[in-house]
Amino acid sequence: MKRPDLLLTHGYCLEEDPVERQVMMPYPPLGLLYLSSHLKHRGHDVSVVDSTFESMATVRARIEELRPRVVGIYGNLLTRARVLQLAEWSKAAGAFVVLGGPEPAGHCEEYLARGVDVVAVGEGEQTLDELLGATRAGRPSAEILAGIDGIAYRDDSGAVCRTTPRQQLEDLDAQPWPDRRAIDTQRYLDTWQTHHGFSSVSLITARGCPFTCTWCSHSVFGRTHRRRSVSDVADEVEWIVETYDPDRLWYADDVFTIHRRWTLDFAAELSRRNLRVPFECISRADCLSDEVVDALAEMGCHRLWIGAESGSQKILDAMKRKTRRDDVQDRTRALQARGIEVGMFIMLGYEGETEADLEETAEHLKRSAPDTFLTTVSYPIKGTDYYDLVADRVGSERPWDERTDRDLRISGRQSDRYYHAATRWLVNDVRFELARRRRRESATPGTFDRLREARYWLAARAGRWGMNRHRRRDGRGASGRPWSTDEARERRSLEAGSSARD
Ligand code: B12
Ligand code: SF4
Repeated sequence: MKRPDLLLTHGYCLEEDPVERQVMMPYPPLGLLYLSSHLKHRGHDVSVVDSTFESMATVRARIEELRPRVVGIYGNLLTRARVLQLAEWSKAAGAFVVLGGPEPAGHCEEYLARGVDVVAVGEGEQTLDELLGATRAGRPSAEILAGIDGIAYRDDSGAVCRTTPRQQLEDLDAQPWPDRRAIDTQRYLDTWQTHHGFSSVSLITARGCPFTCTWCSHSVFGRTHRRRSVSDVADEVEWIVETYDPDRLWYADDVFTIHRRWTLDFAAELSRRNLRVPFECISRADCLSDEVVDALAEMGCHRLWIGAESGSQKILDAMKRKTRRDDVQDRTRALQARGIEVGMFIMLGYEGETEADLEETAEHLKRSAPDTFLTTVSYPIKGTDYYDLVADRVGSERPWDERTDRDLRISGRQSDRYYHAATRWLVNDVRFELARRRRRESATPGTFDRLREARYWLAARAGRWGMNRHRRRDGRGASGRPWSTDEARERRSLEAGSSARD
């Protein structure tokens, strides 16, 4: 069997991830598929081994069977342990190992110390192209690596060296579309169909977000924003529809409607081509003028997610979110009035948040009345402003190899148990109020509605009770003091039994 130049893989693996298995909303690794199509176009022999539906043992067997010259692995903050495993197996199979994606760039020293040959920082298309050239005659020398932009590697003395940042691709239209045929794309559609009753395909229309939210990772695209042309995206949508006939699309952009004119032109182009596929996307309240909302409705937007994050303007400002709470409420109404469901992301536990702020968040949700909302307890991602803000108070008892940024604990903050209870209270308090409102508006309220309300009410009370029980007694906020023995003990027990999502 011919040895491929490059094998691309990743550590997202449903079999190993009970939380993702429960959610069951997998999408293909678009970054790797973009790399695959670019590199094939440049004449390289590329295999993609998609770990999503495989066991890690199968991925290992594929690496050992194919014995690629280079293995490229995508890493995000939740997949570190598996990325390290993949790197170890790839090294043992004689490959030159390159990591990329949003996570490795913030941890170059650690990954390189564990035998990885190169960490790519930023976009990977040109970097991998050059690395494939450089590895053709065997392991490249430090001098050769020094001439490749956008990488970190170790020189002969073991010192970590970083090269000049990689220039970003100027013309996204010049890039081939993601290599969806390199993987079993149909399996993703079938999984969505089985678990959610409809099939879905993802695509992106732009790269990068210029906004400044302090907790958001910008390690790949920086704060730039580059768009594909309306016609190139419409062509891709048309191809996706012809090839896969999905029930829905997901525009996986950071902020789908960030460019008003583009959104309006895109809606017009889809309409001209008679393409109307229901879709989901993410946006911001300040990027949703009435005409944009109309355009979304016309295009078939089924659900739009807004990063509402908090109902406290003080916290939104501290996050540098640059959004007005009142605009979120107003835009939610505008979207719903046009038949578009609204989902919201809510973050608890941001630096400086008090219980009064949490109350404001609950009120905000009740006023906004989104169709659904998801909560997260804030976690500092390395490389973000939020991480820098709390860096001197961040700790974890787990070794680096085994933990993720989600396992980091911030000394002086309320405990995990407190946030677990606060989430329970917030979610059920809001559900209770919204259910009660719906019942009162209903002409024929049933016993079942009352029972559901009672269940929400009880769960909200239980959450409140938990908050009171686990609230820090010293009355201090983030203080900078070191961990107390009690906190350390609590973290140990929580880390042994807590879920990855909170
Ligand atoms: C779609 C998406 C998802 C989807 C699908 C993921 C998938 N399979 O693609 C879902 C919903 C599953 C998801 C989940 C999560 N996500 Co997500 N997601 C995204 C999102 C919005 C788009 C990804 C994308 O397609 N990008 C476009 C492609 C072109 O970019 P790319 O993937 O980065 O690839 C480029 C480079 O990174 C590089 N590259 C990539 N791989 C490799 C490999 C090699 C060898 C090389 C050299 C280069 C290279 O080259 C590529 C092309 O230029 C990004 C934000 C973003 N804009 O990227 C967040 C993002 C990746 N997600 C993030 C997070 C935090 C998560 C979650 C942890 C959130 C959670 N609630 O739990 C989970 C993790 C799930 C898990 N267990 O792994 C963070 C990651 C931060 C970090 N430091 O790791 C991001 C960056 C959002 C953010 N701004 O904070 N996510
Ligand atoms: S959270 Fe959204 S709007 Fe804010 S910087 Fe990140 S991608 Fe941009």
